[in-house]
Amino acid sequence: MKFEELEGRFRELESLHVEKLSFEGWTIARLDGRGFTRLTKHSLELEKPFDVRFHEAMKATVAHLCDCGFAVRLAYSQSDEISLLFELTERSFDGKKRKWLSVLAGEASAAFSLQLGQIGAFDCRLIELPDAEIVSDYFRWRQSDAWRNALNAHCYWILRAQNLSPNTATKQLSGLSIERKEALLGENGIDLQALPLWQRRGFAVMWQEFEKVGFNPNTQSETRAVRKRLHFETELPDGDEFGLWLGGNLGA
Ligand SMILES: Nc1nc2c(ncn2[C@@H]2O[C@H](COP(=O)(O)OP(=O)(O)O)[C@@H](O)[C@H]2O)c(=O)[nH]1
Ligand SMILES: [Mg+2]
Repeated sequence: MKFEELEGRFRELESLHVEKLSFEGWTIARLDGRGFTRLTKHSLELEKPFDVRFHEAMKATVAHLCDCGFAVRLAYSQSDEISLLFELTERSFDGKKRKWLSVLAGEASAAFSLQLGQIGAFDCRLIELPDAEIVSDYFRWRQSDAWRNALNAHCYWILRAQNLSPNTATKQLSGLSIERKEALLGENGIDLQALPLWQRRGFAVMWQEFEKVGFNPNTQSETRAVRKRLHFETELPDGDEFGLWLGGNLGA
């Protein structure tokens, strides 16, 4: 076969299953660390159950994702996951899902691995949502998962400190009610309400405009320009207040 024939044939085969973002609504990408239980418990020497170095690596990864070519309206992260809400007008790569998935997973994995000096890979999924209300519900759902993760993580390490094996600790934990888990923390002197907010509620990142004041030596006058910088919100409200906060930031 000639090159042109091969080219035509394989371009056709490659495009057989190209799926595109289907409608004009909101798009969210959720990236999740692959096998991070193993990475955080065995490969890295981390503070348990939460680690500031890991948290900083996640913050740097989110910042990189906000600035890697897609227009991100709002990012939210907790534990080893990152959700990106894109601007309504964002349709990079003609909306081809496989491009979004692979580029975002690749960018996240590269950024995170550079931060921690170990391979940390992320998977990625896309969620399409029709209106701002359900977008707000989505983020509230992820935030309630943050709280559950924090509760479980603290309980797990209390059980491990009592010399339970990883398997036994995990098994015991899965049989406990939320009330029992909270009681377990209390009995071991841990006040969930006193833990840093980023552990319980996650953190958000968004672009903020600010005015940069400069000086033009040619005209000997002050100059003012509007620039953008990333804002990290590490003291998020929760519940209905988080819903209100989201409404104010979605602007839709
Ligand atoms: N030590 C430590 N572990 C963390 C931290 N953040 C997340 N993890 C762990 O990362 C894992 C994420 O869970 P999940 O995505 O369900 O599991 P995976 O499929 O193994 O990635 C859990 O085991 C968390 O305890 C942290 O700050 N410190
Ligand atoms: Mg994971």
